[in-house]
Amino acid sequence: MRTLPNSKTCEVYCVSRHGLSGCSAAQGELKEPTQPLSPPTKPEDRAEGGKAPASWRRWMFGVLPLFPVAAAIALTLHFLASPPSSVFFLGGSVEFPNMSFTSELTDSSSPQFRLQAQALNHYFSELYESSPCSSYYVNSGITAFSEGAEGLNVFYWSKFSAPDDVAVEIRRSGPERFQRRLPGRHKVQQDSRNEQRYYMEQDDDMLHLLGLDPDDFEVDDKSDKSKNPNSFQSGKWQLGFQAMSFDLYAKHGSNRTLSLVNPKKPYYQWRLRVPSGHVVRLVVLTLHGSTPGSCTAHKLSAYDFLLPLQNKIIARWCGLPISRSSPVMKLTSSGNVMLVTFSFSRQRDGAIFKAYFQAIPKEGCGGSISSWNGSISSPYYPSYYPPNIDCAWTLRTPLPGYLISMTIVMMDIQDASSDGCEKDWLDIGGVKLCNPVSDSSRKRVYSSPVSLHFHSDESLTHKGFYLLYRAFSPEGACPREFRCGDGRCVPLRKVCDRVKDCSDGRDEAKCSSCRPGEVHCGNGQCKPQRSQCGIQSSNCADSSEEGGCGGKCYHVCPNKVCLQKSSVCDGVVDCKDRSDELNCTRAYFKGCSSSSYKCSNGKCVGKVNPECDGVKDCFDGSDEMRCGCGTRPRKRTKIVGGSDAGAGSWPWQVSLQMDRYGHVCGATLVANRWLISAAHCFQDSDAIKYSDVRAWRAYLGMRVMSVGSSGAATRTIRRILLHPQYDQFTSDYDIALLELSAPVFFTDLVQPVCVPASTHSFTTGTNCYVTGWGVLTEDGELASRLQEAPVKIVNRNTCNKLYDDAVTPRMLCAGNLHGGVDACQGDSGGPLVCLERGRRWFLAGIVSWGEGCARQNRPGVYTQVVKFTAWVQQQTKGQV
Ligand code: 4AZ
Repeated sequence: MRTLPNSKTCEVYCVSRHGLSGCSAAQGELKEPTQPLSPPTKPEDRAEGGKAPASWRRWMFGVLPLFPVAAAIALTLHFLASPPSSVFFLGGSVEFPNMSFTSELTDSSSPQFRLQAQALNHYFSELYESSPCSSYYVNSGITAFSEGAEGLNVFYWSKFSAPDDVAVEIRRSGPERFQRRLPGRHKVQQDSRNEQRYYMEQDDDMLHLLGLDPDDFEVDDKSDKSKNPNSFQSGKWQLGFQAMSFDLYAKHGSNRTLSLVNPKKPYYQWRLRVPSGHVVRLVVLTLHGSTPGSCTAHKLSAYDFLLPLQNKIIARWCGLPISRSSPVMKLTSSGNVMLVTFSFSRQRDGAIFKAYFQAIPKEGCGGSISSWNGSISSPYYPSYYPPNIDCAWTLRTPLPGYLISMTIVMMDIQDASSDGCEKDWLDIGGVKLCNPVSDSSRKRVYSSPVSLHFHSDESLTHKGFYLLYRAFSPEGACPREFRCGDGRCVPLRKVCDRVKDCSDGRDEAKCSSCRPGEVHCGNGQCKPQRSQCGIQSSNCADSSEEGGCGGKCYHVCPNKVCLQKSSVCDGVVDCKDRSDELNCTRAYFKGCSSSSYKCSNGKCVGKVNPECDGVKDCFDGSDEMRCGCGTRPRKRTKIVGGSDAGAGSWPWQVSLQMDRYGHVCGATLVANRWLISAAHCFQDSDAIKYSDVRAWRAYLGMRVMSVGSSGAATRTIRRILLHPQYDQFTSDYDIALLELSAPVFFTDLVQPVCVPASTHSFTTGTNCYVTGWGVLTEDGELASRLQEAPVKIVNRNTCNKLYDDAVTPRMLCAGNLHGGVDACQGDSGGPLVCLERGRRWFLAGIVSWGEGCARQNRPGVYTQVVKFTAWVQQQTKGQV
């Protein structure tokens, strides 16, 4: 055959014992043979025999009568001295790229098969017999052809007979190892590629299925070379009379059936083939009449190869799989062939086995995924995954700042009896999983991106795994944004705009067909909302929108904003004209204007921000009392766009950390046992209970964030007091008070900041600083050193325009409208402080939200602390 390679290289591995064969090597060592492979003769014998014919004749006569006895002794000695031999098989496949597969080659009785098999048999025989180890080679057989990626795939076996120790060594180390250890003898078949060769575990099933008689292999049979050549020389591969074989080919789109009714023989095999670039999917429909769990009764095996190799078994069933529903099982091969064998000990009546197979385009696996939610599964799930695959995924959230919650719904990737995850495994974020998966591993939260790797070895596959993932905001909600069912956040302006932005349409679900800022009138009309429950004028002609007001509207600002009773005279100005805080009957404000500072004796001073400015303004001196705050004893000299802070620069800065997640939010020390932070830091998500005080630890006096760096003081949290009006949807009232489990001592590194009086004004343009360990860029990492960034208070009206009126009276904006510096994720809850007269730092804001970070015209939005001074004092019982 013109396509066969001309050059022949050693393909058999020679293992020998000293002096017993032509291959010289230490026992068990693999060596290339150095001598001809004839039986050894003694040099002195040869010399004697050649020198003296007369004496030779004399000697002959003398010994001739003794010959039968001597021969018998010699044979016995030879038998005793010869090492016991064993027969073993190597099975393999090799692709010949310049030969093509035709459908006739699936039929072992066709002339095409016969010719091709004959030619290849000659090739294998010549190849092995001309090799230095030919003494072990017995014969070869071509069992099947299939369509290769670039040519013809040939499946063959070769039989060897060698001393036991040689056979044992080959069995132990495998053919590849032998090859590697043969210097200069690496297999180079110029015309073939992708050769795979395996040691074949010899059992009766295997021999029957190859058409060989097990009785032939019980003894040393080197002579077998001539004994049984016809099994392949004839070209038609004859199975032993005990076994039966079927060759089937399925094109893409067609199902081919395998069935066994009233089986008469103990062994059956189906060689399944599909076009190159496809894999075989086998669907087992029925498997009847067996004894569950008993492998002696019968067994059905599927191999990822066209030879019955033990290490290529994809799945094996002994007895009936415990499933009454059809189909029983779906399997997938890794390449375009599969061998299915069925053996049983007794004849069985009735339909024993029914299945079909089909060609499935070969699926790639793994990849990079950026999605809010979805699923990942092993290839072809819920069919059995193919053997011998590796899939790697990288999963990231579409936006930074989200975590990934992953739930393993189903995991079946290794026999429960196997130790560790050695065979097949799924690695998520560096942790290898196989079954059984513990409940704690079933649902986990990962930071984005997370890597997944699925590995299957070359045998025994299972159903695989199926997991669901979902990105979620660590705050559990979408600050100032609308949260879709899948956790995705969409800007508020996109809610009820008649365009579905959430995949589940939730943003348009409860819209009463009116847009945000509109009210739904009884007559079905949408009218701009001026004031629901408005006192003066109704939006709707029929006043229907006020129907359910039930007296909730206690005060209406001139701009028609309706206020509930609790917002009136609460020390927080809600109306632009401050009318909600004027004329209050509470003694607290009596006699004082809304902007004047009130001394402890009830008198008010007209001076702006008189507190702690170093000048006694109140008669009772109360404006200069409680001023042990806002200084930086140590200070002699990310925030996005910030710089490293010096040691002790911001001694009120606190890192709030969770055991499992490390730094989560910032906070500010305002008294020896009180911290102020943002309410949104403590909102539970589906996966994490942020509201649980036990989960938190406060680190004070810290600058460098590293493992084991605890700063100057650490405290657990006794109580988290969220502002009762905190609104996750709008981030309004985004403030929380944290009571420490024990007071902290003030040092150079740990100092409280001053909480401004409610009348304190931080005017536009004031130079302030925001500090924290938040991420350094929108999609970056947390800072390892405390960052500081100078920001300016931004005019409220300007900010509201930039943010579509989302900035409530309880918020203030600060930043740089050109962008470049800002707080970001991880800075939340931390301080915005401003240096005031008297060189003391006051807490002006709490990092709350913003669109992105450091973007142009998107300043940071902070909780305006002066709006909460009264609440803070009330909650802390005057400790702040
Ligand atoms: C946050 O997600 C966050 N640029 C904090 C502050 C800002 C944006 C986001 C302001 O915690």
